[in-house]
Amino acid sequence: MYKDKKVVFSGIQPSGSLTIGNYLGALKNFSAFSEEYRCYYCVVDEHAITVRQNPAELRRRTYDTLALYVACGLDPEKNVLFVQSHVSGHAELGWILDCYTMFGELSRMTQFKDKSKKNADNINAGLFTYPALMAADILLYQTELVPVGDDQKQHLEIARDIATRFNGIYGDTFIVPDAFINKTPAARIMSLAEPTKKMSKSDENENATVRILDDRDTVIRKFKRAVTDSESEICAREGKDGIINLMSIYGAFTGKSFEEIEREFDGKGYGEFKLAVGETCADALAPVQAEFKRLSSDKAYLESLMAKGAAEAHHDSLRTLSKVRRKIGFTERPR
Ligand code: AQP
Repeated sequence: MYKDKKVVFSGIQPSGSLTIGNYLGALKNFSAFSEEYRCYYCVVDEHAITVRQNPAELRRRTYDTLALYVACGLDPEKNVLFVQSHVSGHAELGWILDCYTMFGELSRMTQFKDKSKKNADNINAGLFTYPALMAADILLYQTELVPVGDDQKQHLEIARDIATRFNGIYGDTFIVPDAFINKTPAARIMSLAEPTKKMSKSDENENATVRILDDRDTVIRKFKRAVTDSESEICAREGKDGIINLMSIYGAFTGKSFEEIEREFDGKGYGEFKLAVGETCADALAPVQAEFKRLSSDKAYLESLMAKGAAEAHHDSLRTLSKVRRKIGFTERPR
């Protein structure tokens, strides 16, 4: 707890150029918490290396992700914006929590299973213990609420289990966090190429994703190519995964319900609907892109934000870390 404010924590991996899935499922919702909560928003580069990254690209994307945080409305004066590897407490608590996380529970994680399939030549230990590091990210700041997309539900559950287990052994140490997943279909945006699969920034098929930084023509082109079905009716009926996904995206950008969208496009074809979704999405992304362009050209400013965020996060992390060290029996660190 910081000055009587409850804590919010969330992070995004700089493992690719961010998609509208990351935006609608997570990033867009972050700023709503800034007044009421002490908010930590982290660029989780340590998580990103669980999959092999090109070093120069990882570095650039780390700057870009931080710039996008600000461009999406996160005020650095009201939120702690920082890079995970700049605060050593994440890796330190991550290791400790590895020792309180069970092989069996990690084996059940669907993200591990999915990513192992995708990266069969690099099923490393970090990929397996990813959820323990994620639990450390969250528990380090005594977080109450974690705004994430629907795909992170299972990781949040394990973070809760780890916190509860640790508290059970040593007495109250961590706040047991709750996931904050928005109740709309935007909590899980699907791939435009395979609408039964979630949209992911690391997808190699460029037609599967719409990226926050895609230019207008690209956004519209990708929606035009989106996989749908052989019918012609725009409605949220079972089996129409592609159309439901487009309706979810359109609804998230316009605030319209499925019923309203069905009425609006009654009797109209898929071509017209896809164009409307593309234009609406491009219009919504334009101001974010303009602000991103301004910020990303000022590396010195981004580095000043990194320094400020790291100092604040490091300072705030020490309380939990020293409590944990004491409880598990580590000797006091020489000063
Ligand atoms: N398709 C999605 N719909 C809604 N929310 C999503 N999120 C990710 N994809 C969607 C949310 O974005 C936040 C950041 O995710 P992350 O970078 O930590 O990892 P991820 O969930 O694995 O995201 P990606 O885009 O799929 O990355 P890669 O391809 O590197 O694995 C989270 O809150 C997530 O729920």
